[in-house]
Amino acid sequence: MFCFQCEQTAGCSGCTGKVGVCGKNADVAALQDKLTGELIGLVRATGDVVPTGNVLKLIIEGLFTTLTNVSFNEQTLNELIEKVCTERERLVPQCFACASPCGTNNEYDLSHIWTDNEDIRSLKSLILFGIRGMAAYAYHAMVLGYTNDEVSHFFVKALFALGEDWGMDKLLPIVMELGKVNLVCMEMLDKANTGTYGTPTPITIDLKVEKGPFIIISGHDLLDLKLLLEQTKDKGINIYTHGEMLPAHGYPELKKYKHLKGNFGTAWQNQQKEFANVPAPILFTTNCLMPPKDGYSDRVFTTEVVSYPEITHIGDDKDFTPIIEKALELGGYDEDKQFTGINGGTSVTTGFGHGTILSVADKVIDAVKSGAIKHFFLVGGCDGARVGRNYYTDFVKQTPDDTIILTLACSKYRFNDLDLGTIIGGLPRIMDMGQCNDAYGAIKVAIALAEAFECEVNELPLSMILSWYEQKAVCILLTLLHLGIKNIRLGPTLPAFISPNVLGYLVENYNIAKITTPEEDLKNILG
Ligand code: SF4
Ligand code: SF3
Repeated sequence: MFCFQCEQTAGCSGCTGKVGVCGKNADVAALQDKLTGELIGLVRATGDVVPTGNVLKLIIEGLFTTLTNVSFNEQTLNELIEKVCTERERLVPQCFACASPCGTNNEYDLSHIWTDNEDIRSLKSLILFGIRGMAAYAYHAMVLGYTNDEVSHFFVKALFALGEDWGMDKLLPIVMELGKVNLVCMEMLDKANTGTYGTPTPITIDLKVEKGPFIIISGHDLLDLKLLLEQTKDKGINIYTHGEMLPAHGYPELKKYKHLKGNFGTAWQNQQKEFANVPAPILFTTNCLMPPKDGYSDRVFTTEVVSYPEITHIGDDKDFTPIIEKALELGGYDEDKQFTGINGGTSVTTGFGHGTILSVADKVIDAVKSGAIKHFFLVGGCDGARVGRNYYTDFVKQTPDDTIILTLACSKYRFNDLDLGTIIGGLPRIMDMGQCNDAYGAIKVAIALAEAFECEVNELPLSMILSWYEQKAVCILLTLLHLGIKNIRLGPTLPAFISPNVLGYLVENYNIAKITTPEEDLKNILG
């Protein structure tokens, strides 16, 4: 196998051999490549159109399925490949009946990309991993009834480009366009989420789990949470969020459910330890699923594109009965149990989306002008297991009292239980803007501040200290570059798929840099 799409890739260069660091085996990796190759064949068959209906669904689902920590299941991958193949056969029946096939609409062999010249491989990887990330966001919007022609069309354009023998001159503009289109995609998801569940408002969440039956729900899919809340109300079962589901507590239409009690555990990479003895079932709605250990695998459930062999999957009928029965059977804790975050804090906050922050924009602007706020740090992104990620905790701890830390995505668990005090009018210094897709909100805030100060975003007292792990981070990074944002600090390591020449381009044009030490980076930023 060969896979180097995520940050924990073996030796910082690529997972090869029988099993990747994430637990994905070589057969699954080969099927994910095959599925991607089939999708390239599919868009060759559709031609340059805006995909709709089943074709759009297959593209989005197929790309999302190959994201890190989503599917480990050969059977479901084979089923999806079959569906894509059937759709292609429907679109170009003459190709399937042809006695001397020309290959125009064939599936593409991804090994061409992995063995190509390193710069072409790098640019095609940015495109492929970027659209895998964007597909996750498009998927969440799609289940809420939202699609966008520009986003849908770009999937076709990008997949098609992957199968072509193009040079850097044609691929680089597509990489940069991906950043632009992903902004549209994140905006669509923001509309879908706030339109469906209301505008998030700040909330403090106790890290206590109350006695009695409960269910833990992980991942990014708010619709699954909503459906689970509906099916469990009045059943004496409490619901606790996990990982990227934490920001759900801020949405009015979700927090109105009294049995949505709190949050369990920390970031995804701690799940095998944190789920080991928990007397409750766990539902994974998206990444990041780790291979469930024997001690708790009978308590793990998946839904949507998440899949693992022999783990019960909740299908499209969304009948959560098996999870509800499991919760009642396990019964939860006998008495309330207080948990803590990784720094020992007993509560966390969330709900500081762009709606909340921009509602106090006047105060914030005055505070910047008066010097009460010296600097904003956006410290966010994906978490992961690699040693060195404590950089982010230490960085946040060392920020001066007259600075604000905006955060989002699962890396916040490194510091979201810290009490760093408040600033102007009682706002906490650490403000959780939401999931990774809520990077859109951070961008909105940055643009609004730049307008208020009549300057460029790069001239604001704002620094971005980002951590990456999976492919959604790739499309978000490209969006920030599309907006011309410079001086981003990225870590804990740089992507293996960025070739020296492509890195040179990013450094020269965007001054992107790898994190160093908190002391050094803070000195350079504030100095
Ligand atoms: Fe390795 Fe990451 Fe690919 Fe898994 S997703 S095989 S850890 S590079
Ligand atoms: Fe985390 Fe997996 Fe990326 Fe949505 S849950 S940010 S890593």
